[in-house]
Amino acid sequence: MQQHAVELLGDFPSAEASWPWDRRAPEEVPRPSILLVDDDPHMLDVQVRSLQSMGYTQTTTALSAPEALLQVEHDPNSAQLIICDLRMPGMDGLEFLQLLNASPFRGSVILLSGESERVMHSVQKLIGGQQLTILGALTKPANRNALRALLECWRPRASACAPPAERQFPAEEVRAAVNQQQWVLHYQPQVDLKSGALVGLEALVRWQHPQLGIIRPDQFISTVEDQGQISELTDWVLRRALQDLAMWRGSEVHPHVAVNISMQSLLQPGYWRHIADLVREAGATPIDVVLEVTETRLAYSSLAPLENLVRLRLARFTLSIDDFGTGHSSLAQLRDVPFTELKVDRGFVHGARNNQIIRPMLEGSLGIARRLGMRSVAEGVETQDDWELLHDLDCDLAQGYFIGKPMSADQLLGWLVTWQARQALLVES
Ligand code: G
Ligand code: G
Ligand code: MN
Repeated sequence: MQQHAVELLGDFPSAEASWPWDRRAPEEVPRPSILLVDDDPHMLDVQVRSLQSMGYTQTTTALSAPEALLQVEHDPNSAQLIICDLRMPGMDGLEFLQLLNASPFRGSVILLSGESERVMHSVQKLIGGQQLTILGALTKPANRNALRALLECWRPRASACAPPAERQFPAEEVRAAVNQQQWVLHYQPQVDLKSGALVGLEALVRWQHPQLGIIRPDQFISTVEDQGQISELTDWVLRRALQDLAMWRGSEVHPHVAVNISMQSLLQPGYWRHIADLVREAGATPIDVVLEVTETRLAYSSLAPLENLVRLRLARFTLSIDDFGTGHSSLAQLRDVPFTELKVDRGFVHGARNNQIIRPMLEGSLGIARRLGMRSVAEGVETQDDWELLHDLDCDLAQGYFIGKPMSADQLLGWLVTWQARQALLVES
């Protein structure tokens, strides 16, 4: 009965690379050569026949992990995809995958096991993001459609996007960027799940690097914070976002802007007044602005952040707890800070419909938001399935690639036209 695909933990590159997310025609689906590893010969037999009936005819089998390793070490290209069991006598599946990670094999893996989904989830966490690409995990016996769906996610290595290097730029270079304001703002739409209407835009900063082009914030924000310059950056972001907002006000759209506020800034006593002044000087009001807060690094060693947040709330800013469910964005924060919006981290959103681990966490988070009278926002909405689940769960707002990627201000109008056409279909169905 338990035949659910456990979704991949990481982001699948093609989801970001293409839109719309149409299923490809069957003849276009590339078919890998497959190595099946299972200690049960009968199971291997069943799997081989099942794969053949789906058009996957290049299969080999191994009755133990060491046998499979021998094959792969002998010829790393003999299989492009390995489907493996976890519980095997002698060497278990986890050890096998660890050794595979260290071997020349650079292909993909699907877990197929009688273990609980939570065990498989943890194994993916341990193994994924290294040399191997884990396409997903299935509980035995595999549901044909679920297996087919995972197999269709397979892409030859050459076209898979390498994960971006986690580099931080040298402090000097980042300091110069702050001083010269080498920034551009991208905006990602947030839409109402009931009506599809555009409600908000999250402002996401990028560094316009003079030589390297557009750089994403994960490669410089923490350096800016370390240098004590994050408030300068936030000032720029807020001013620019409010300028753009004033411009759009001329048209028929009236979104709010959501801006990410660093805990570094909130540690400064009186920071709330600085924000309030800045918004007033821009001719805007607090209800135009959502302040997204993630506590990334600091515990509340001082009362200043809490005081700033309370004052901002008293001034009628919307306070959003960002990345809820991860790190320090926790129940304790929710208890102590008067947040008015809860933004569920994308790790609990994409793929939740068929994932028995994260779905209860998504439902629980939305239930908490509702009972506390907070607006709920789901980030990382990547597919129609994600959208429909959130709609059925009465989540308020959705943000993610399914709706629109972060884009420059001048792309927004074009996006809106396309969205309005899709919106009509989505809301009808
Ligand atoms: O846009 P992605 O676009 O890569 O953004 C990654 C993360 O960078 C976001 O989750 C957000 O937390 C952070 N970020 C983006 N813009 C800003 C900003 O203006 N200030 C701060 N403090 N963080 C930002
Ligand atoms: O502030 P925050 O952590 O929410 O920043 C949003 C980040 O998430 C940005 O880096 C943005 O590019 C990224 N992002 C936006 N939509 C999606 C999505 O649907 N899926 C994934 N995986 N990332 C997304
Ligand atoms: Mn955010």
